[in-house]
Parts: sequence; C-alpha cells; structure tokens
Amino acid sequence: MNRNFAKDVVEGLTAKEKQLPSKYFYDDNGSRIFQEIMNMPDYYLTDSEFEILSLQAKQIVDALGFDKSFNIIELGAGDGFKTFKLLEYLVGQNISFHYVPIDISEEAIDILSKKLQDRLPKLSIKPQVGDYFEILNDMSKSDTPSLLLFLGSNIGNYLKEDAIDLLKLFNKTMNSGDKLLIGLDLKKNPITIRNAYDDKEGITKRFNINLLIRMNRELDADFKIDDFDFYCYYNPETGRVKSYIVSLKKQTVLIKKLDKVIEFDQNELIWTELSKKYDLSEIEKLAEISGFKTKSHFLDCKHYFTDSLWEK
Ligand code: AVJ
Repeated sequence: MNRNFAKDVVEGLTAKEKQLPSKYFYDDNGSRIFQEIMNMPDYYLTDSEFEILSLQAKQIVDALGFDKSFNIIELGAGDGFKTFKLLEYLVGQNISFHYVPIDISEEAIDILSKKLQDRLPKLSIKPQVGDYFEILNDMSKSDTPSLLLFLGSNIGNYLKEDAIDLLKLFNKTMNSGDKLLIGLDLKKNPITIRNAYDDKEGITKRFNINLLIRMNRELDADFKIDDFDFYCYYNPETGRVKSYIVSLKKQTVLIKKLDKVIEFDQNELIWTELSKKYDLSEIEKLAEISGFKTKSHFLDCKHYFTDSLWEK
C-alpha cells in the first residue's frame, strides 16, 4: 500500500470539505486516460504547446545561450509528444545535449524511451523514474548547465502558495544561469476553457472517476462507481477551473484497508483538481517571487498558451 496515498485519502475524505489531490489521477490507467484527453480537439492546451515547440524551437534554443553541452531535464515527461519537436530540432542541428525525462509512471517512461530511440536514434537519453527532487539534487552537483522543462500547464494544479514553494524548490536545485521553460495556460474566452474540461464524450469524467477505482483497488474501498458523477466550472474572474466528483445519493463507503467509513450526503462534492489560467503579468510576478528572471514568453498564434523561459 502506498503510504502517502493512504494518508492523503484519510485526510481528504474526513475533512469538512472533502478533497483528493489531483496528483493521484496518474496511476498507469489514469496516465492512459490523460493521453486520451490530450488527443481531444477541445483540449487545446496540447495543440497550442505543440505549435510553440514546433514553430519556435530555434528561438527557444537561441534564447538559452548555453555555450557548452547541457542537460534537458523534463519533469513529468508523460509521452513526450510535444517535447519531441524541440529534441528533433536540437538533434538536427548537431547541438550537444542529454535528455533526462523524469516521470512517476514507469509505463509512461518506458513507452517514451522506446519511441524516442526509434525516432531519434542519435538522441542521448537518460530516463529516470521517481521523485523529482532526489533526481534534481543529484544532477545539480555536476557543472553541466541545465534546462528544466515543466510543460503542459502542470504548475496550474497547485494553489498559489504551493506553486511558489515548488518553484522555489526547483530554484534551489538549479545553478546560476540554468533555465526553466515552464508551460502555462493563459486566460482566454471562458467558453473555450470550459469546453476543454467539460467534454461531451465524458473522458474527463472517466479521468476523475478513476480515482474511485484506484481507491477500490489499492485501499480495498467499495465506492459504487455509478453512484458518482463529475462536475467542473471555470471562473474567469479568478482564472480557476475547479473539478469535482459528486455523490449522487446519500451513501456510506467503507475503505477497508484504512479501517474508515466515509459518509456522503446527496450531491456532496469531492474537490479533485485546480487548473489555473494566468495572464502574462501574473506569470512575471510568479517568476520573480520564486527567484527567477523572466527571459521571454513564447506564445502560440492564438495566444492560448505560453512556454515562458525563466533564468536563475
Ligand atoms: C496535466 C494538470 C495540465 O489541468 O489541464 C486535463 C490535467 N485535468 N483535464 C490540466 C487535466 C483535466 C491537466 N494538467
């Protein structure tokens, strides 16, 4: 049994306002559902970031200004589909670097490594499964410059203070002159944002409900999947998408391995995810407060998304 998961489930489901951290979406099954989300036409984030890394790879690499071989360390690499374009450009230019993808899903890392070896045989790849910080800390001991990639708007899942703490931790493991390329989703027409998260096909619903399936499997819980639904909304005033699991009736759930009984009222919510949208001035403040200088923003042509380059 995963101790952290068990602890966070007890804490989250016995709280007055129930919640579960979205990082637990990503077991092997959840990572597969997330691939489906990234393939949905309405989930514009993937296409926008793909466009940035495809069309502006040269500008991004020029802005790095590294004068010797460097590491590209990708946090939460997933299937690496977007990053491929950047890697392809670098390999094509015979620029010397090592690619270090890090992910908590071993399956995702295996698939990514095989695909890259196949498509970019000249790429030097050193995949890592595990905890970001242990790996980052080890790598910072060398004097090879680093570009950290934290793409896909992953920072958007963190509450403001937690985001700052995480970025400060990244900053601490970096050496002066190292860079961070961070993907952030921008505020835009609220309907566009809503459609990305409240999809008609119910893929995002499955992504959330997978948390219940995971608790049934790993914690021997007895959530009745059909008695729960999914709800989410975007608030353009705060830039926040909030996602929930909804209990469709008054019910009791036993979580055997935790020896806990959880009561749900009809229509009671479990908050599962925050997906924060930013504007550029907010991003620059976030960089500064976390110890970084903003070098540039690389936006897609619709101005939906930015990969922003920060320097320590
Ligand atoms: C992977 C965290 C960026 O918040 O947009 C997609 C996850 N949640 N649809 C996001 C997600 C619902 C996604 N991130």
